[in-house]
Amino acid sequence: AEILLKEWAWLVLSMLLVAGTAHAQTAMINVQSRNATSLNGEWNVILDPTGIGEWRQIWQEKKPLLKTDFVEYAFEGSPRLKVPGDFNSQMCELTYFEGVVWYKKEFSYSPDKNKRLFIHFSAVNYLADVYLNGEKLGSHEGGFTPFQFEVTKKIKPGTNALIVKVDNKRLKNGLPGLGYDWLNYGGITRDVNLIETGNTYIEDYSIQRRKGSQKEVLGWVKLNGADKQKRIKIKIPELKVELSVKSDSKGVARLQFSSSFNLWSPAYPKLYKVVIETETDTVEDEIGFRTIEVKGNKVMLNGKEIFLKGTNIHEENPVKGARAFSKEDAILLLGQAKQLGCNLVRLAHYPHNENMVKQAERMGLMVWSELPVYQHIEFSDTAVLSKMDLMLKEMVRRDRNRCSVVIWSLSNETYDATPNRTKALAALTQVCRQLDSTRLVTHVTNSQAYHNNSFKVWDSLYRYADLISLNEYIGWYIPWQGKPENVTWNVAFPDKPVFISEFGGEALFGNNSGAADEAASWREEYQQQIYINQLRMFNTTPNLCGVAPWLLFDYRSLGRMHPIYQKGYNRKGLLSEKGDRKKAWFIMEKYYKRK
Ligand code: GCB
Repeated sequence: AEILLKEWAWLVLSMLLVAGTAHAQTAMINVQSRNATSLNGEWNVILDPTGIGEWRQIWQEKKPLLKTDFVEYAFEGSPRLKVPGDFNSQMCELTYFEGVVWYKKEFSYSPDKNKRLFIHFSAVNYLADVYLNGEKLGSHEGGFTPFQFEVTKKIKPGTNALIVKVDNKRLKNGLPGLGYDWLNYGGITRDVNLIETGNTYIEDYSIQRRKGSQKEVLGWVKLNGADKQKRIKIKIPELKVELSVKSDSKGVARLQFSSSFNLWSPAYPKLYKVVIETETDTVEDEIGFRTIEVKGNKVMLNGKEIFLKGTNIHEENPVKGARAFSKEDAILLLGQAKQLGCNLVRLAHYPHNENMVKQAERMGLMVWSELPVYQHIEFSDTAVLSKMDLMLKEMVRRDRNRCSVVIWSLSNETYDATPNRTKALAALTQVCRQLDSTRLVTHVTNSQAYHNNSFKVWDSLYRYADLISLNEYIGWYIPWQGKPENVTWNVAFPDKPVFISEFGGEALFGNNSGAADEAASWREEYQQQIYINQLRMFNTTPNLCGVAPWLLFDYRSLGRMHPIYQKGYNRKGLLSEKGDRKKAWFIMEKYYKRK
């Protein structure tokens, strides 16, 4: 009986624990057009490397009542960190930190009975537990997607205290998992906003060209609130489009119309102002119209074949050595991609901030957006599968109206032999296509064999992808086995377009005085030769629809420890972290000019 009682007590306890970990809501889209008050700025922080803050219940902010009371923490007098921003680059104690930091911000608010209020986080890496005035609002897992909490009934008139426990410890069952080749920037890395809406607000909408159609637009609007059946107006003033639709009992209204657009393309990145309006809410967006398809073995933009001139980019401001988040950061990174002659950026290996995607749209760059399903993932853990599903939903929702986004990439270099992997990723692909049928879906793998100067590409995952995306580092991790121009190919799905999503090698800028033949020398000439050879090989690749060097800028990665050449940087950039052009840059620039 005692055992039974214990089990029962344990059950109740775990139910309470589950109840206490309410998950954040999937965020409303287009926060930039909402009635928002920014909570960016300086936040007080408590560093908690041992994780004891949870036991001390820091969110309660206990104050000593008696002379003999000791409270061994306080936000008053604590250090401060900037939000948005990673913590690693702001305090030298935190440079390599992976663990808990508690953040606190006070703000004042006067509640309005006719309004609803949300706290919206554009991203927190990796786990966030959020408390308002000592009460837990809920948690969010995943470092690169937005989430929100409704606080309409919880906000107080006057001063409110928001506390966020941020934990960027790597998790075996996290996304990504334990190992990855970039710096694990932790913190409240993107904007935090208070958002006021009417009682019924526009939660989500999709306004996109119908696949394959030149003129037709298909879409829907989804309302959130008690009074869901409402008239919704959709206006595109420049095209004199004005539609009026009514939402159903679920708050969803479908829409469809035709108009002659100037289509969005890298050469002509035309965006239209679109207004979505109900009696209680208005959202404004800038939307471009285009189609992206695979026909046979070709990628077609607006019905015409296009060669994808890509580059890989990490979300890092190279000059600051910090997580990128601002519009200025986006202009810096994307500006260099434009100068290289790109029409596509692969935003590796996780969804980047909204400024990147929106700025790419304005600058005429297509975007490849990726989930951090990177290398070693615990596919046999069902919790991981739910995390993937949710993260996918969050990624697609945020950017479903961004015409720049043309490819959803659902994984990078996962291994065919991992139990459950192909089944899980095939299912994820299906979910993705249900969420969004207007874009291409791919998986990146490096399951290829290169023997006797011949490539065999076979990964079973490619069956589910629109493009075969493969990473190969011939000339760097694997030596050439013959002349690059004589490489032969055996691709398991010979009808699909092939995209070389990574290739390259390392070089330290300025280390350019010598022979090109020695890899371990980190010479610019060696990297340049890799590029010359790779471009020769590309002539042999069947159905090649595009390429993307790894990568634009040198970036911070702690596994890169060579004391002279790397110093904590992955040196595969075409540019140094200061923006100096290495010799390989010019090879790539010329190639893109010719293409
Ligand atoms: C890869 C990974 C990328 C690494 C790169 C490298 O295949 O996809 O994240 O950083 O190789 O430099 O080894």
